[in-house]
Amino acid sequence: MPGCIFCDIVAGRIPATELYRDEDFLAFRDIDPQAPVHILLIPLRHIPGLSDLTPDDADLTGRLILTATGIAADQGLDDAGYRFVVNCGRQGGQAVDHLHLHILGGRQMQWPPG
Ligand code: DGP
Repeated sequence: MPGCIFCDIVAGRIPATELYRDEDFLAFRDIDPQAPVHILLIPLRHIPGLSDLTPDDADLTGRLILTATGIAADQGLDDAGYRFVVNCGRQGGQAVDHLHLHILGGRQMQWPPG
């Protein structure tokens, strides 16, 4: 999608610290980490956000979560715990309109989130 920074990262036009890539997903370090571990997992396909998912995306959505849990395990976060965040829309805190799941860990999380 022209103008999408995460599509540019997928295509290698913007550099990022990639941690994982397969035929459907890419994980890379967040440029502005909010925790010692802060990774973004995105579908390679441009899906603007959660509310754009359709029933046809059910398998992709399930594998997004399972891929994220695998990355969290690889990062050594299983014992201490971690948090996934998906912001949706401006009031939900979404700044980049390419679906992404934040994997946050390495510190005590707070509740409620800001
Ligand atoms: P959100 O607010 O949920 O849309 O989060 C967007 C995240 O994307 C935010 O934590 C910062 C991160 N981000 C924005 N631009 C870039 C970039 O060019 N490179 C990387 N690695 N992360 C970015």
